[in-house]
Amino acid sequence: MPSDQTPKSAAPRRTTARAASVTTPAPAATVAPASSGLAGNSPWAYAPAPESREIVTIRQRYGLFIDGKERAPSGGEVTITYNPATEEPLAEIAKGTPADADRAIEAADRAYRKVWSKLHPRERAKYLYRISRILQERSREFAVTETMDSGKPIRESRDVDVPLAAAHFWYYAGWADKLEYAVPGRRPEAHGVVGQVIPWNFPLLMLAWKIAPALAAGNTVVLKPASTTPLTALLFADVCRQAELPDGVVNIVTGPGSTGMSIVTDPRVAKVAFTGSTSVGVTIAKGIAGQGKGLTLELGGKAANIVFEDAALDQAVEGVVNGIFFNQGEVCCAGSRLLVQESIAEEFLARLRDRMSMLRIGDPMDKNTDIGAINSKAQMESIGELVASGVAEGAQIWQPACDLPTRGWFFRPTLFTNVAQSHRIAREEIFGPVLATITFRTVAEAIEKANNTAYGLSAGIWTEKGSRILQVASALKAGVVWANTFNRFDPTAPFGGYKESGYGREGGMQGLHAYLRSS
Ligand code: TAP
Repeated sequence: MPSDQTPKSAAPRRTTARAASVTTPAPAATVAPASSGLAGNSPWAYAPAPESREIVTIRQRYGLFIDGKERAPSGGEVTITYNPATEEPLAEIAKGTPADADRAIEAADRAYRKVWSKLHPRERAKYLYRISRILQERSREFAVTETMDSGKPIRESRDVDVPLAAAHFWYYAGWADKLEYAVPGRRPEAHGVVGQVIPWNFPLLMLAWKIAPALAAGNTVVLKPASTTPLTALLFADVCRQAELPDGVVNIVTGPGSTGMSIVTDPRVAKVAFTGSTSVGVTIAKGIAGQGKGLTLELGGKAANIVFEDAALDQAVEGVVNGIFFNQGEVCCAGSRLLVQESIAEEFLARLRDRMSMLRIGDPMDKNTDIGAINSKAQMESIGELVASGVAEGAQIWQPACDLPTRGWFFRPTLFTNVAQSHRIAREEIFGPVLATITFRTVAEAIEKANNTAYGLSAGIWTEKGSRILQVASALKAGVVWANTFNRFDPTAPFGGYKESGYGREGGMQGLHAYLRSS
């Protein structure tokens, strides 16, 4: 659709209905009565503060970005990307085929051999700095596009996703001419062409986590974004053009999972990086087994957020809320299991319910919104199915009585208590705004329960005692452990998991190692 036809019905309509059918499989009695505090319809409710979408021009159709140019897909087919907050189509996206993947890899291979590997590392750094600056200059455009395409609140895309993406390019620009310090005593070498497949929960940020270290280490890239969130990757193609990055150094191929598989299994692709579900991670690992490629997998999680009785309770409540409701809980490292010490459980849960009643759910473009739209109808259904399983297995569900828009995919924030460790909601990644509470009595029991998961990506500890933080953190089988905070990210810090959460690290010097082979 032409830019002047960009959907205009911006703000999702709201309803006071207590329960939308998919969002609330639980009996109506589990929904709390409306709070008299700052929530919902009280006289203290915030006035709407919508971000303007004028800055963004969404085109009717987008092609593939191959060899520095926009190209039509070889099969001539397109898919549609939707605004999850309104269910309206945003644009037609090229459905890349294996033949398109082949063309992109050829371009990346040529760019690696003829241009990128021949550049002085200092020159490569300049491109990365330039990309970082352009991302900062165009940050509002990126934030609005990301929010329209993914459903995440504008406050988060504006204050977290885009600044962190720019920071990643800035940080890795600094490494480009200092690679020998990352692998002391050895000679750092790039792999060549790297194949990268990213998910829909942090579309631009995951692109930055993948592309910035790859380019800094001297590789060229073929990247496939998720089908439901391709727009910021395609806007990034424009940034590459603006930065005058040599043709073929970055190639972006939109398309289905099978096209992603063609990229990662191609023999010319020497290193693969994937972020997404554990099942697809396993398929990719099997698909490239025996080919000698480097592989990093950043997969799912089921993090424990552990609250001890001596914790500062109000701060811990904030941390738990941030841990599970940030980005609608569609976060691999989300604190989706609350482990709370039995002696404070009742009081803590009462404060948590109060706080949850204040959360504002609705139009992601409103600067006051805390919880935006779920990324897709399929994800809504998957969350609904798991929540229904929690009720069926005997856990107790509670949801605040907040208004939900009548259109769009919105899920009410959900708290489960009386959860057994065997329940599916305690074991499986829900990837939605759903928190499962389990109590414990002793430190040893907390550690045992926290580690009782197939995953091992992240964890949180809330206590006033420094010695307890050290004791528990060193016993937790999780790649990242936050103490008295949660969901803090920094380009200089490595991130990654144990067990079914994958292997390899992204971020920091460790994240650079994955893109280098050293002799
Ligand atoms: P995935 O299927 O894992 O999608 C992630 C990326 O992999 C997308 O770009 C996807 O493309 C691509 N892909 C799918 N099948 C592929 C294959 N066989 N070979 C190569 N690439 C392939 O995740 P999803 O279906 O969007 O979500 C399912 C569940 O995964 C969620 O409910 C959540 O639990 C989990 N998930 C976890 C994460 C993180 S960060 N840990 C992120 C997303 C989802 P298409 O988009 O075209 O399918």
